[in-house]
Amino acid sequence: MLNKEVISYLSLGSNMKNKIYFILSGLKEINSLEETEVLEISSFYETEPWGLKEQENFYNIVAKIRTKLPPLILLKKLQEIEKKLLRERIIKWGPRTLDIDIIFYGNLNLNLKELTIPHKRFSQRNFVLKPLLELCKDRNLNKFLKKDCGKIDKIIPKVGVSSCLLGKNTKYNGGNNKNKFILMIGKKIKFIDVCPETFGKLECPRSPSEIKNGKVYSREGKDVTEEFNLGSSLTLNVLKKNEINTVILKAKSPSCGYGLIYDGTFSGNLIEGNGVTSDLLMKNGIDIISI
Ligand code: PH2
Ligand code: MG
Ligand code: MG
Repeated sequence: MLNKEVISYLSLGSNMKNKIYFILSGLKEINSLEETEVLEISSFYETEPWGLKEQENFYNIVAKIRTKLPPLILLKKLQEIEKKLLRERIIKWGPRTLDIDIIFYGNLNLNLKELTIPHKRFSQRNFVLKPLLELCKDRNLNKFLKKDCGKIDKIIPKVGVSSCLLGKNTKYNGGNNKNKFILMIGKKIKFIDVCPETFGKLECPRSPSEIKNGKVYSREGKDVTEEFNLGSSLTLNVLKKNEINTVILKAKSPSCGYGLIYDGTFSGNLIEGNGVTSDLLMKNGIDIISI
């Protein structure tokens, strides 16, 4: 049975390791859920821990989504995403890589032991209210804002991104991989775009390339390993210069692929592996989100 589409607001928080990486990865996973799309996100905020004080500052945002998933299914899917992103439930209100809470689900009021909607404590928490107010102006939420509720600073994270995902024509065929989700995210973070193929002085358009036995070849068999290596080290330089430790890279490419790449036979088969640039960035401690 098809469910009705509903607008829901989610609060995302992280206060461990690479917080931006965990929040962006969470958004990517939410956007990939069936019948679900992230429509808009708030600004990012650095917030003092609420509840248990002796822990790192959080990064918090709110996401506005549309979904046809019923509330309990949505909850289960969000918990699976938290788990995939290394969340361990040890201490109540303690440090976490990623917490995703359902704040509103349409106009639904729900009171079950596993799920309360609206979220039980959202109106006590400026770290939810501040970002929520950016996206949700029609619910008279201003009245809940506390005067002194700890530090909440808007921040603009810097993140690397494959140029083609922003719509720049750097693809082998002269086109791009413009991505609506990435452009939406880009309204709230500062993207530094990188294209290893462009940095490596490869032409555009050009013949496609794939990795075989640790080297990169064009479809006609030309060895372009040096160009790909140059592109990867220049990409690393740009990211280091900008003090960036998170990148969003185009999936499956011989430079930017992460986890899965083409097998070198130009027949569309995918195998486990990383592109040349992803491999270098990963070895340098940069966290990669593959889109
Ligand atoms: N989440 C908590 C407990 N305390 N404090 C801040 N600043 N941000 C959070 O997301 C947060 C918290 C429990 O989910
Ligand atoms: Mg929470
Ligand atoms: Mg939670």
